[in-house]
Amino acid sequence: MTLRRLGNGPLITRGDIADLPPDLGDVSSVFNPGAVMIGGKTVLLLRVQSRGRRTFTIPAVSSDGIKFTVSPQPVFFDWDGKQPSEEIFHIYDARITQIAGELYVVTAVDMGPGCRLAIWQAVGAVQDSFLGLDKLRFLGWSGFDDSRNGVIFPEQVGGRYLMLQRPNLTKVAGAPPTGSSIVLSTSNDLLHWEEAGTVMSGNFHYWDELIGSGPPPVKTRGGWLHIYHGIATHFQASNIYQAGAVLLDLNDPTRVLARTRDNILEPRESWELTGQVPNVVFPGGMTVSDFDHDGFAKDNATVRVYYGAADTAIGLAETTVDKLIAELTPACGER
Ligand code: BMA
Repeated sequence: MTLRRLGNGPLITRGDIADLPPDLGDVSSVFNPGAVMIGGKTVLLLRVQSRGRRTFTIPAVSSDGIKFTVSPQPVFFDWDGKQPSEEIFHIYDARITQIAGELYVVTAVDMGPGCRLAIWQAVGAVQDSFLGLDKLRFLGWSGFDDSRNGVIFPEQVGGRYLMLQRPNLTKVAGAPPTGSSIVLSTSNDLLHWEEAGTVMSGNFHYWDELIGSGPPPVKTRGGWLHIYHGIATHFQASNIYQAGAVLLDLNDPTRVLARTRDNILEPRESWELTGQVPNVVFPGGMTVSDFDHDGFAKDNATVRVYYGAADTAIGLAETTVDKLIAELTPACGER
């Protein structure tokens, strides 16, 4: 397996989150981070859960991508006068994308009628401590009434912004709706999104029955390299969340060029196997060390994947672009 865990345990645990009375004290968990690396600085947006099971998003910054300083203040979500009338329960699982010097974030928003995807823009400057990600201004919704795992591409294709998302169309007993297909949406302005087609679907009976995007895709010479999570649901005791990778056509990302047949990361360490939700690795952040001048990731660039472990802690695994692509099997229809 190409993805190797760094260190001997989780990268970030609840002990790294400072108390912030009265909302946060001795928090329960920190997981599912979004990540971005700009000018050698890596910023994560951490999903933090209080003992009241309320959700906060907290920035963390690092100069080496490994040792993080966690902000004492949660991200401030500015609805910019567009707050929905429904009650909001949780804003979570941030994914971060840089496009032409601006930083955008997609989060899930749990509301009474379902979960919607919100698109936000960093308000602060990229020179600020947390790259300006500590205050996010609401731009709009993703176009589906119930959807999760939204990721925006780092550049426009054919003059349009692109986003992958996973509409929640599958009902599972005792759980919120989920889904087995990732779709592509496009937009002129990042505010209004239209569906452009299905990109990929789950494989029933195998590791990736239900699927959802992980971190935003990265441009490589061979195509858009994208890590996603797959859920095996056919085990009686619990679902297993794993990670896989896919390569999408550069000009038409609804075309899958290759996909990992097996997972590339699965829960194996004790802190991935046990926790708030057992058997979960959930990738949300990916950084790539080197890009060519024309924006393609270098073949030998280091890829770091930041992932939630058992909805309790954060792990870090590493590989290189070429090794990851070597794990992909050319697309040849269903297995
Ligand atoms: C998914 C999402 C994630 C979570 C995962 C495992 O459906 O809700 O936020 O990490 O389940 O519980």
